[in-house]
Amino acid sequence: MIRELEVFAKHGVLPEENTLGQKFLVSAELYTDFSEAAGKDDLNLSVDYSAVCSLICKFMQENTFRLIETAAQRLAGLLLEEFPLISGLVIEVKKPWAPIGLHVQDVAVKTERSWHRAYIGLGSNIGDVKWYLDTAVRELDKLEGCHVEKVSDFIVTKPYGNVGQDDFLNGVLLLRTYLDPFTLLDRLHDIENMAGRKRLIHWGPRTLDLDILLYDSLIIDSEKLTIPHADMHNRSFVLAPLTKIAPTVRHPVLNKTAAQLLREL
Ligand code: PH2
Ligand code: MG
Ligand code: MG
Repeated sequence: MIRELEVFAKHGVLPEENTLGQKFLVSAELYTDFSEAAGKDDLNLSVDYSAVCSLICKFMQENTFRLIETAAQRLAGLLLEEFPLISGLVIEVKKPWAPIGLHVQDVAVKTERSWHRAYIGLGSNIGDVKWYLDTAVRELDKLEGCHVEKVSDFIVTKPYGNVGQDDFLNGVLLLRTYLDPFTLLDRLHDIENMAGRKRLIHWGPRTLDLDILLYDSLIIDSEKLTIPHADMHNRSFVLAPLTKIAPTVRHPVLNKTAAQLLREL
């Protein structure tokens, strides 16, 4: 826990806030398993709060954002990337002198970010299918807050559902990410659009399908997004590659592992 680190910086919507600057108070609640560090009394096995404070100061002073929301969210991402031992955190950014012409103790925003594991299904059946899947893997790994940790072999599969189209190339990958599921979905759509609709071909159906299969053990049933993927348990082209990279990962609704679901299909 870092409480109210004082930094003079220039974030704000008003022009004078960007030139004169003002005081900011930054707090950080850091989640890390320090049992081994504590046992061995070794700082190298824990998160150095002095290094975290220095990076917070540097980040707050080297950037100028309009919103403290932006400052807090970007800072949270930076700390997760720079300190691998932090599994999650809550960042609060306060303005005790907010120039609003009224007396207020302070104004503040708080944001939570942590690392999650998402399994993504990849599919393509138009054009250079292997190139599309390879490119998708590379693009996913380049996304802010995303690291591709495992990729299955790609397999040729018969079309499922709407037959009478070409065979697919399918695969599954494990993504470590601090993006929330809805933001992640938007980024997947960006990559699909980039691959299928603008950069490569201007006609025809899409060349790349990226589906969120699982996101931790989260269950979401909304209009825009269903997690786990609603039909994954019926699809061998999903379960076979998933079982190759994560046989014991569990479907949180059916409460069965990937290997179990594949066996039962
Ligand atoms: N995707 C579909 C429908 N059918 N069949 C195979 N073999 N592979 C797919 O990726 C696939 C499908 C809709 O996303
Ligand atoms: Mg699909
Ligand atoms: Mg899809």
